Order: sequence, then C-alpha cells, then structure tokens
Amino acid sequence: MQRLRTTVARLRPITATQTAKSQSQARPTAVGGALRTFEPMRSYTASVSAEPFLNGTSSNYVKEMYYAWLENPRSVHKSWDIFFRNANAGGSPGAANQSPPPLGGAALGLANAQAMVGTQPNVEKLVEDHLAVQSLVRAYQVRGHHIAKLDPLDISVIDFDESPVMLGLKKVGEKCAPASPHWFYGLDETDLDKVFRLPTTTFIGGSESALPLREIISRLEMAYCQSIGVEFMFINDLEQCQWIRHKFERPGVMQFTLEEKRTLLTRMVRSTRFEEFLQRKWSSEKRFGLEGCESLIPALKTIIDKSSMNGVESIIMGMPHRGRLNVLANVIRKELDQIFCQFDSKLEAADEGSGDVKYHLGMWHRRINRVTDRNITLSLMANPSHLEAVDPVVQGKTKAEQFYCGDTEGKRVMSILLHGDAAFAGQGVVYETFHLSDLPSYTTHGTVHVVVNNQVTHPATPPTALSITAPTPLEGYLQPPTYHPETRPSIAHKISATVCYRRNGHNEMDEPMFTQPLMYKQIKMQKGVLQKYYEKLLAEGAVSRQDYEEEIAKYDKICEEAHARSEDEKILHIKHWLDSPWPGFFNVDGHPKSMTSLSTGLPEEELVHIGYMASSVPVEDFTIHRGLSRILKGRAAMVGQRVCDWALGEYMAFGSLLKEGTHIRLSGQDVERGTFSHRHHVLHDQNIDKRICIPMNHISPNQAPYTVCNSSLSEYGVLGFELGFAMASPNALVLWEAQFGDFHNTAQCIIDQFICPGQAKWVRQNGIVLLLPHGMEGMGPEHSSARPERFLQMCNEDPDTYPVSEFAVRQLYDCNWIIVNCSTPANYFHVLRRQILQPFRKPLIVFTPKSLLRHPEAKSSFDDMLPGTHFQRLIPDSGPVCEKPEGVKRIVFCTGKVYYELIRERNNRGNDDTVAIARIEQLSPFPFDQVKVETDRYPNADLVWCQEEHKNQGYYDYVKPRLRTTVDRTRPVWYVGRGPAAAPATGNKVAHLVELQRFLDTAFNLDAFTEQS
Ligand SMILES: Cc1ncc(C[n+]2csc(CCOP(=O)(O)OP(=O)(O)O)c2C)c(N)n1
Repeated sequence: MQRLRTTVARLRPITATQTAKSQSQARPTAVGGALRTFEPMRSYTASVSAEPFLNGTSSNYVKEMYYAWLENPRSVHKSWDIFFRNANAGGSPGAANQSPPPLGGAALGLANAQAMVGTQPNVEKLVEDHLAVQSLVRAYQVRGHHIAKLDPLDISVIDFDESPVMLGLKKVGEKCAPASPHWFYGLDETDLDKVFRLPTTTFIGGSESALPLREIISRLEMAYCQSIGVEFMFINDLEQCQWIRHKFERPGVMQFTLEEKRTLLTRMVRSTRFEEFLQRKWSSEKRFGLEGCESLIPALKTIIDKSSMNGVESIIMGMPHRGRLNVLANVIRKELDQIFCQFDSKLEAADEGSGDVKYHLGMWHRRINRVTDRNITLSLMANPSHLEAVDPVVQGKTKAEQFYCGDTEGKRVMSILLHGDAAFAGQGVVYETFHLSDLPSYTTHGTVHVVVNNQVTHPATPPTALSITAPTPLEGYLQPPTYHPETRPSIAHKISATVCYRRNGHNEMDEPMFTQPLMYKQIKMQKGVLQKYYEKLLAEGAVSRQDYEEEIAKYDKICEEAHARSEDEKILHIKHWLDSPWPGFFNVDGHPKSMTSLSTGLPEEELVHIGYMASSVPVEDFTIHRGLSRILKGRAAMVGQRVCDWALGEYMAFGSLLKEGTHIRLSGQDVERGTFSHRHHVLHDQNIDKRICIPMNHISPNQAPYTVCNSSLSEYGVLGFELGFAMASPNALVLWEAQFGDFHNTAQCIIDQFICPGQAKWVRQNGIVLLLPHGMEGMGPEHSSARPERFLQMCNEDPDTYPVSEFAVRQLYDCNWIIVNCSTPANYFHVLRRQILQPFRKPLIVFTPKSLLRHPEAKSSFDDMLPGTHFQRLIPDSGPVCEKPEGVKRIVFCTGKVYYELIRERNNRGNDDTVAIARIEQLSPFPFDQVKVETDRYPNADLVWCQEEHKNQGYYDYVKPRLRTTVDRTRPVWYVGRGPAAAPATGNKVAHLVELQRFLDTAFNLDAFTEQS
C-alpha cells in the first residue's frame, strides 16, 4: 500500500507521454528502481479509506494498470486513464477516483471525464471486480491442474479442503453447503456477461485485451482444466512463467490439424497393436507392456518431432522397463525381427558376454525424422533393473556429445528421461541428477522428463491424488516447469507426467486383483485409449472406419512379416543392441587392432617440457598464492633432478595424452586442487576474484582440451554422469576421483550395475578410471579404506587356473576391469597412458595414495618413464636379495603404501639379504607369470602376503588362492597384517601404530610360522 501510494504520489511532476518512454525501458525494475528518482509531491498521510482499493494485492493490479497507462494511456480502461491523469494533476486523495464510463458504451471524452472530478459513484466496485478477475485468472494458473481431468479411471480423490480450487466462479473445497456456493471475491453469475480487461499475466485473450467474464472462465478451463494439467506457478522466474502461460493459454493451442490427428491415430495404432501382437505370440513372457499408457508413444514422438524442428540432431534417452520394447520398436525404430528374436531363448549368442534380459537392452539408431525430413540420432541407454540409475548416465553421455560437437547451449543434442512415478519420487539419484544441471561442466542445458504415472507401484498403491497433482516433491524444490518439447536454455528440466493406468499386473505374469481389486475392476471396464480416440475422430469425421481398419491391418502385417523373419534367425547378436557404437575404434584399415602392448614411455624432452608447464603460470600478470609458488618451484626442482612425485607423474601422463589429441576430463568433489592439496590443476589469481588459469591447457598449440571440474557433493550422480561421458567416445580419458576412497560406496549401484558387468551385459566397453584414495594412516574408520576387497571380489578371473599364454594383453582383454595399486609415480604415469594406448577399453580402478604423495621415497626417476619403459605389473626386489636368491628365507608380497613401511622396517632390522619384498602393482588381472618368476627365483623362501588392511578386508582373500595356484599349491601362503575386524580402521592413532608395528614384527620374524608349517 505504502509503495503504491508513493508511486501514485510520484506521478505528479510528469506527464504520461513524457514518462512513457523512460518508464517502459526501465519497466522490469521500475517499482524499486527508476521511480526512486522522483521527489514525492504528495502527502502519504492520506487516509486509506480515501483510496481503499490501493491496498494489499490490489496495489499490484493498480501498478500494472499504471505501467500500461504510462506506455499508452489508451491501453487502460477510461476510468484508470482518468484516475491516473487526476492523480498526476495533483488531485487530492480520493478525488482522483472517477466513475467509469460504461464498458462497451460510447467513450467519454477526456473533458467530460475530467468534469466528473468530485463525483464518486461505483469505481470501487469496478476496481474490485477487475481485481477479482485477475485473482480468478491466477487461481486457474495456480490450481487449475487440481481439477483437470487427469485420471482416466476417475478414482483419484483430491482433498479440496487441503487445497481449495476454482471451478468457474465457485471456490470448491471450503466447508460450505452445496446449496450456498462460495462466490469468488464478490463476483457472481450476474457478472458473467460483463467485459473485463485482461491482466498482462494471461494470454487467453489472444489479440483481444478484454473479454466477457463467461469467456474468460471458459478459456481458462480450456487451458488448465482439460486432460492436461499444468503446474508451474511455483517457478520464481517470471520470464519462464510467461513462456509457459503463452504456450498453454493462447486460443486454439489445443486444436490439432486434420493431418496431426491422423498422425496421432497412426502412432496410437502402432503403440497399441505392438503390445497386442506380443501378447498374442508370447502370452506367458514378461515384457512389461505399455497397456494402459499407449499414448506415451505418440507423446514421445511428438517431443522428438518438435525437437528435430528446433534443430536437435541427437537425442539420448533413458527409461525403465515399462513400455521399453514399444519405445524401441515405435520410437527408436529398432527392427522388429531383432526384438522378436529376444523372445527366443534357444538362439545362440554370437557375441561374448552374458547378455541381459530384453527389457534392459539399449539401442542406437540414426534415421530420418519423417515430419521434419531431417536426420536424427536416437539412443536408448541400456540399463539395469535399478530404477533411475540410468539418469545420470544419460546426462553424462548427453554432455559428452554436446562437448564433442561444440554444442554449448544444448541446441543440437538433448536428453529425454522417462520415469515411473514412484521411482521418480522416491529415488535419491533423481535429485542428484537434477542437481548437476546448474553446474557448467555438468549441465546439459535442459532435459525433458516424462513421468508415466500408472497410479500403482509394484505392488503397492500410493496415495493417488498426491502422485497425480505432483509427480514429485522435487518439483517445488528444483523448480522444473511442466513439460514442453522445445528446448530452452533457461529451463533445465521440464516434467511431463502422463496419468494413465496399468491394464495388466506389474508384469504379464502378475495378478493385480490380489492387491488392487477396485482399481482393476475399474480398469476392466475401461475402453482402450486407441478405441476412444478412434471413436472421437470418427465422430468428428476426421477418419473413416475403413481408414482405421486399414491402418491396423497394415501394422499387423508389418509385425507378422518381421516375426516370420525372426524365426529364420539362428543367432542372437547382442551387438545389435549397442547404445554407443564407437565406429572406427576397433579396426585399423578394416582389420581388428593388434593386441600388442605398446611402450607408454616418453622422450626426455617431452617430460621436461610438461614438467616445466606444471611448474609455471603460463599467463601474464597472474598472481598465485605464495604457498603455491613454493609447490611450483619444488616441481621445477624435481624436473631439474629428473625425478617426479605422484602429482608430477600424473601431470606427465595427462599432458602427454592431451598433446597426442586425447581429451581428458577429471571430475570429483575436490579434483581441481586435489583432496590433499597436491594437484593444483587450476590456479587462482590472488588479486582478481574468479580469475583462473589451467596450465594443462597450455601444453601444446594443437592439444586436446583438458576439463577438470569440481563436482557437486554427490557420488552416485556424478560417477554415473562420468560413466555416461566415457561411453560417448573411446578417445577420451575420463576420470572420477572420490574425495576419499570410502565414499565410492554411495555410488555402489553404478559400480555394481554398470562398471563391473557393463561389457558382459551389453557388449559395451568403457574406459572410465576411478581414482580412490586409500591407505591406513591412523585417520579413523572412515578416510582409510577404499574397500579393495569389494572390487577384487567382483573380478571375473578364475583364481584356480593359471592362464596359458599372452599374459599381458590377453588377460587385460578378458577381464571385466583392471585394478591397480601403484607404488611409484612412474607406474601411475604408465597405467594412465596405457589406458588410452591399449587397443580396447576397460574400466580402471586405481587405489591412490595419500601420505605417499609427499613421501621422499615415493619418487620416480625420468629413466623409468622414457621410451621403451612400460607399466610394471609387478615390481620385484632389486636389492641385495638378488645377489644370493637361494639364501633368501622369505618373500613378502605386498601392494601399495605398505611397501614403504616394510622397507623402512627391513632397513632398521638389516635383513635385506634374507627377506625379499615384491610389489604386486596390478592386482587384477593377476600377474601370475611374474609372480611365478619371483617364487621360482627364491626356491627356499616361505611365501607371505602382507597387507596393512584387516584380514577380512584388503587383498588377502583375493591374492591367496592365486599365489597358491602360481606355486601349484606346493607352498603355503602366510598372512601378515591386521586381524579381522568389522570397521576398516581403528579410531585411535596409538592403537593404529601399535597394530602396524605388530604386523611389521611378524613380517620379519622368520620363525613366525614355523609352528604352523
Ligand atoms: C532401485 C529399485 N528398487 C526397487 C525395484 C523393484 N521394482 C521394480 S518395478 C517397481 C515399481 C516401480 O513403480 P513406478 O516407478 O511407479 O513404475 P511402474 O512399474 O508402476 O511403471 C519396483 C519397486 C527396482 N527395480 N529398483
């Protein structure tokens, strides 16, 4: 009120035409900003009763009128024109109000109107009525979806008491008797034929600025209360709200052309008849059919058409099981015979791997979009049963495709995610995925979400009304507006919830009447949506019965012919279901790539060049922190001495790969600096806020780009995202680093369902690298263990079989992932380079060090990184033990950091000629051949496995049977390490050190196992 009264007061010194220009330019901030320049000319002490409409929400309306009047005095009703002119002319409070000329009647001249100053007939009622109309419009926009006809079963029970809604002029839901309807803010049926000016917050008028109330209500109901509910008014961004209003409110937007109606019918025929065909042929097979939600297919196809129209060339999709085969058949257009082959379990698989059930498989297809006549690539990502797990993977792949084609605004590549309503609302990874969309290195600039709300969860029935009115509480929190197919950068997520039903049980074998008897009685009475739509079009004369029957016969014939072809098929090709083909990667000049292991070393001058880049600031006038200057000087000194530490070794690997044209993306919560403040890949100017420099992008003029990005505080979402990114291209090194290795377990689903078995299930390789800081350093139960035992347990290698030949490369090719724990920077350097130089892609799990990052011994000479050098799967002892190997009493095998504890202890004890220490750097695939060389070298030594982890954790259970296999079970393998425990580490530093010393004592006590042997 005060603000408006001030506004009105400030009108006096300016004329409408004078002001219109300046105010219209400044309009967005006018209230708070531009008007501040005018001196108040009028007393604020005017009584409220003098201008009673200038209070509360009315002030917004008056402001709106005022701005409209400033722009064009004719654009507002005469009464407002007079009011503002009078106010501007200095009329005293109350005197500015004038009786309006009758709406639609002959307009009064200004002279006449001004002559009315002093008279005050019904202006207050008029203003109130206009305000009521504005509120009515808003009520429909906010709550119209509550009374939209969304539920085809008509069984949802919305509690109007909880959220009153409008129905015409009646407020529904207040505790009033039906006989005494609650009229809306004083408007009643007598106002229905009065004409009201429309506020600028609605587009229902089309080209008209005023409409009779009856028409206003009718158009609002058409926009908001039919079979589409739009929920968007919680969005804070006015521009986005206006965009959505414009899309939904314009007169005629819900009308389709004849051609569009026929296309919809055709698509509905395909969607429906596809499921019917499968049901006829394989009635007892699980397929998670779409019956009850067949309209999903035309909806998706329309989204794709519109996207193609707007320039989108590639769409990456993720979806759960329900309706998946239908989407593959009718949206992606997978050959039907290949789908039908999946129903024949007797077909022999042509490809390696164990395969997956048919409703998890993915697909990639480039085709012409018939509506736009443009090429479009569609990929549906393969996914596990774990609902929503594929969401971040889709986003990562989308981001990668955008990145590689230079699509910085998401105009060429986009994603569509389909969800079940229960999974969408309940699974936390949905939130984690949404949360990535605001971060520059993770945004895909907009995703269309399609929620299939069949009103049941397997097998529970959720509160239906809740899930219909809001697919998820995420909506309000994350502000995604309602679905619309056109991409728009400022809108990150658009959610479309299709409310439908599920005609069968959770799957085709399920009996839904056990748990949802009433709903299923209702469903059995339902006519199918295809039938309903056909009858509607028939009644309109849009199609004939003959057209319809021909359409059905045509599609049925397509299915039958494909089925006949599928019966001739002898072999099942899992490769036909690849969602991310890598053309050209597996072959050179038409032949499969050679399976040799290349040297991963580098010429000295290149090491020196990269080393100096890692030690310098490659831009002018850039002030770095003094502490960082010291670090960079230390790096330069190392280069001078021809050695590198862990961070420099990583720099050498990254820098050289970038120079060779491999894009590198390193992502995780603290990767730019490095959790242990050792990496510093992003330099920050200490004098200019947010000015940064990434020296890795200055290595060489034609290098590939380096992306290093601190992620949101998520593991599940971010690891899934990076996995998806790595899927898009084999020519990129994509690394995800956990802040501490422990935290990978909140992303366990991505590891268990995608990374570990991905190639076996979907014949899809992936070269993602996981960097997991690991080590027992007295930091407590967390921040210690990256749980190597879990990764090792999931290796596909047989511990009891000694592999026959071609160890190095063949083993790598056959394994499901590579697991290393490098003890030297040089070996880390080599394994990163090998990841790209090897002729295939495998996930790489690296247990990375913490204290070793600064350990004076944990440095490598450039000699270990020169041409001809390569990754060492096992590092043998090269000390005095080599001189008299037969005198060696014990060989201690170990991996990772404990090696440094062992050599320190051995030096202290001086028994470096009796105990050999060998480091197994590559745990999986296990270097049987090289271990054998060591066990053969020391024939009189007993075999010990030493680890710093607890006995039931770490590597022991994995290594022991393999060591036994290596020596053909002729020698026992003794354990040295911490005893079994529930927690990964003690919380007490002293206890930690006591435990350490205890097992080191055992490691060098040559009598420790004599009694047991
Ligand atoms: C993460 C996860 N938890 C549980 C399940 C078991 N499950 C399979 S389908 C289903 C119901 C999903 O309901 P909704 O998301 O509404 O999809 P609908 O099956 O109704 O289409 C459940 C709980 C699963 N697949 N994934």
